[in-house]
Parts: sequence; structure tokens; C-alpha cells
Amino acid sequence: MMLRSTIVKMSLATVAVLSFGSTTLSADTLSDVQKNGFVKCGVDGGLPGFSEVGSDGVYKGIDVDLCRAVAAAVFGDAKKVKYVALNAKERLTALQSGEIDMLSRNTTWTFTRDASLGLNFAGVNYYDGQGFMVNKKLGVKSAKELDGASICLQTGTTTELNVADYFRSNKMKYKLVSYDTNDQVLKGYETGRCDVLTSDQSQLYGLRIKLAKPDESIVLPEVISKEPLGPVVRQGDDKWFDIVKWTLYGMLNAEEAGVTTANVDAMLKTDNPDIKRLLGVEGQLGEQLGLKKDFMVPVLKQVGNYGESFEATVGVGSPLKIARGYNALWNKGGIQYAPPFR
Ligand SMILES: N[C@@H](CCC(=O)N[C@@H](CS)C(=O)NCC(=O)O)C(=O)O
Repeated sequence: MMLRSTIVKMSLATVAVLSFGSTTLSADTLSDVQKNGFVKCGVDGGLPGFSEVGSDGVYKGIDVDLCRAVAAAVFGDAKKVKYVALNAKERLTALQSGEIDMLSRNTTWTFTRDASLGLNFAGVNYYDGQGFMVNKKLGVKSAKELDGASICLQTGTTTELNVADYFRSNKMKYKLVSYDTNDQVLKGYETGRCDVLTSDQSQLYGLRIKLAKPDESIVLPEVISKEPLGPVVRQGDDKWFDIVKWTLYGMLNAEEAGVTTANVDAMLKTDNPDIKRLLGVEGQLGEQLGLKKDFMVPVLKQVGNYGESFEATVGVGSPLKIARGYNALWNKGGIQYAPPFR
């Protein structure tokens, strides 16, 4: 008995604080967030559709919507977010060091990032894959014709690793032209420093619309990798991990159940038991997360369900014009599937 209680005490002490170098981080992110009055959310400052500052000075995008949704779940107010713009190289250390509470920045869930960096991926808000963009003048129709090409990409990304694998396995050579930021990558491509720009395919469409002459470039058909992009939190704080995870799942379940920004108030009177649990009319699921039982109501009112967020930010009605594809719900031909609110 003695031994057992010592072990329990020790493991509680180790989960109570996490040390990264000289900084000691609290493992109760929810309390910190509540004390601060906002969620510190790491985003990509300038990626159309995902996160960028709009002409009104306000951040928008599918990744931004997740920051807003978590703020709405915690505070009932989607505006209570402090955005921290991070490039690919600095994003994971910013999370490890406690500079941010969550990262929502087109970040691929990989084994190494999950297992070796003290981080946890809380879901997938966009299923992506890596592609190539070339100038039409080159007359290239397939990535298999890229032997000897010079390639612009952003360093510190899975993009860099996938290119190396793809060219090696197809016995092709390439010249790497790497940059720290997306703007530099795009400029390098536009000024002819490279023949090809490679990145996650969603981003190619976003970057293409930033070109002076978007119609002169095409995206090649090959998708050379799996890039499941999703929110990331620190390991050692399961409560916060669950909050981020179930906020995203709540938005997906709301889409599946047909609950939208416009009808959420009316849905509070529904007889459907799934919707009653989702909105906290029945049961206390939200309280199990340390939140209000109706935590999903402000999320849906202020941000919307997953499909609404997708359409408004990257969907066919947005400047990016991306079809739902893999990001459709599982029962609509896609692979987005959230566990049940029960
Ligand atoms: N999903 C990949 C790539 C993410 C990434 O950062 N891609 C670059 C695209 S070239 C980007 O988004 N850059 C935007 C920026 O730094 O503003 C990863 O997690 O490593």
C-alpha cells in the first residue's frame, strides 16, 4: 500500500509541471487561459484560407476558426484569442516553451512530431497532401517529368522531407532552393529562381492567387504525401488536450446532425437525443471537460459547424475554391469522422 501511494504521488507530481529548459510550465492550461482571459493561439500569419489578417484587420481562416471555437468553448466569446504568427521553423518550439496555448497552423501530424517533441495532435481539421506548381511555359504535365528541376520550398517542413523521398524513389535529381517564409518561397518562384514550387496542395491554390498572373501557373495532378493537418497542444495536460479535441469533434458532429449557426437556437428545443447532448440540453458532457454543459452553443453560434467554417474559409464559395474531397464527412464520401457525444 505504502509503495503504491508513493508511486501515485510521484506520478501526480510529474504531471503537475513540465520543464522545458529553464521555463517551468503549468500543466493546467485551462486555468492559465481563464486567468489570462484569452487563448494564445499560434497561427500562420499569411496563408489564404487558413490564417491571414483580413482587410478589416481581423484574423480569418479555417485554422483561425479553431482558435475562435476553443475561445468560444472556454469563454463563450470567440473573440478572446491572442494570435501569435509563427513560421514553420518556430511553431513547435513556441508551443513547447509555453509562448502559446495551442497551435493551429497547417501542421502535419507525423510520428516524430507526436512522439518525440512533448506534443499531442488533437485531431485533423484538414486532410491535405503535397503537390507541385509549375509555370505553364515549362510544358510539364506530370511530376514525373521534373527530373533536374530546381524546387522552391519552405524549410522546417514535411514538404522538404517528402521531396527528397519522392525524387529519390523516382530516381530523379533536383536542385533545392529553400526559404524560411512563404512570401520568400513565392517571390523565389515568381522571379524565376526555381522551376517548381512545392507545398501542401491546399496552399498551392492559396499561393497561386497571390501571384501577379495566377493563370500562368498550374498545379500538377500528383499528390505525393499524406498531410493530415491539425491542432497541436503540449503533452502532460490531458484536460486541455480534450478541450481542443472535443471542440473540433463538436463542430464535426454539429455538421453531421445539421446544427448550424442559423438554427442552433431552434435546435435547443429538438427531440433528437444526439443534438440534445451536443448542445448540453441533456447530460453534462461539457462539465466533464471543466467547461459549461452548453459549451458548444457559443461555438456554433459564433463560428459555425465544421462544414460552415470550411465553406466560408477555403470552400468552393471562397477565393480558394477547394472542393470538400477527403474533408467531406464520412457519410458524404469523405473521411472526416468524429467520435460521438455520449
Ligand atoms: N504541413 C507541412 C507544411 C507546413 C508549412 O509551413 N508550409 C509552408 C508552405 S510552403 C507554409 O505554410 N508557410 C506559410 C508561412 O510561413 O507563412 C508541415 O507541417 O510541415
